[in-house]
Amino acid sequence: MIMSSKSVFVTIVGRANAGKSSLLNKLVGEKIAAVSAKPQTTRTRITGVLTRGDIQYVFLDTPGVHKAHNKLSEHMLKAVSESVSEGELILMMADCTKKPNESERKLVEGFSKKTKVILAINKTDLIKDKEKLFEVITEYSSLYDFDEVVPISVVQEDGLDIIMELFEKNAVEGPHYFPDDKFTDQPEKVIMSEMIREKALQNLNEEVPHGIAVTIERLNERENRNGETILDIDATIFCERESHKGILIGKGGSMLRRIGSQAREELEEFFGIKVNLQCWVKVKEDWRNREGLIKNFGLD
Ligand SMILES: Nc1nc2c(ncn2[C@@H]2O[C@H](COP(=O)(O)OP(=O)(O)OP(=O)(O)O)[C@@H](O)[C@H]2O)c(=O)[nH]1
Ligand SMILES: [Mg+2]
Repeated sequence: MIMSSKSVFVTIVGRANAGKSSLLNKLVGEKIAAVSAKPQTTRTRITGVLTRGDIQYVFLDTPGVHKAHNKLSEHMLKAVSESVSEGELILMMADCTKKPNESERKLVEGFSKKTKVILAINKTDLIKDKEKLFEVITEYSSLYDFDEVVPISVVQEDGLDIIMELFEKNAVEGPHYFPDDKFTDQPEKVIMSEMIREKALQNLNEEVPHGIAVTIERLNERENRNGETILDIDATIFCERESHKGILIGKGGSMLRRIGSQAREELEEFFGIKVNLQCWVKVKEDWRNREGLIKNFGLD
């Protein structure tokens, strides 16, 4: 008997903060993308993989569309437009508490007529008045002729079965592009640095967290005296200004400790190993406008 094998690639796009990375994590069932309440959390394209039965779903999470305000922004937006032009099936995510904006208008202009586009209107848990939801659906429908429009709530896992069914319908015969037990193509070091950056985003305000980049300098596995395996991780957190460095470190080092311990907990859970995390802070003046540094941080 020949087993059938199918796959489907879904490119997830939309405004910043719509919940794209939250959806990716939920569908894959693993926390692979950083999530925060601040816009422009995602900086590069992140691949998430889910293999269910004979179907492999490959989800491509992208940075949220916004008005570019530095060179890093330009790279992020380029990642989106490239993903859109390559994508066969697009899931555009909107936030039902917001009206369509200029960046979203531009985004839909880039859709090719031969690409299927599903619109998921997220955060329905925040809307009590269903009339309002209907208004938002109408506004988005006048923006583009979507193939399907599905109201969802990622946090309440509402409507996710509906979009999964739509993805399934678009799966085509072909090989699985990733091993069936793999759920991301992100290297371990990138997952680690993103976990640390996410905690910085969640704990800091205004410009400081947006100007942060994290690199992993050293990884070392060892056994401690009690025979436990420990993973030593040395990370450098870069920020853009001397004043940001002070805020990032906090009074007596309190902020850096908080970020470090939250990141450590998550790292231990994800990698299933005891972690000893050491974070250092360095300044790279205005790095988001410097091509060489953007490249060094793997963000080009
Ligand atoms: N109330 C509510 N909040 C949600 C829902 N889905 C996501 N969020 C929240 O929305 C915020 C943004 O989520 P992300 O997943 O980081 O959004 P994103 O679209 O990836 O954002 P960018 O990477 O900046 O483009 C987070 O605070 C999430 O917890 C939802 O269904 N309901
Ligand atoms: Mg994101």
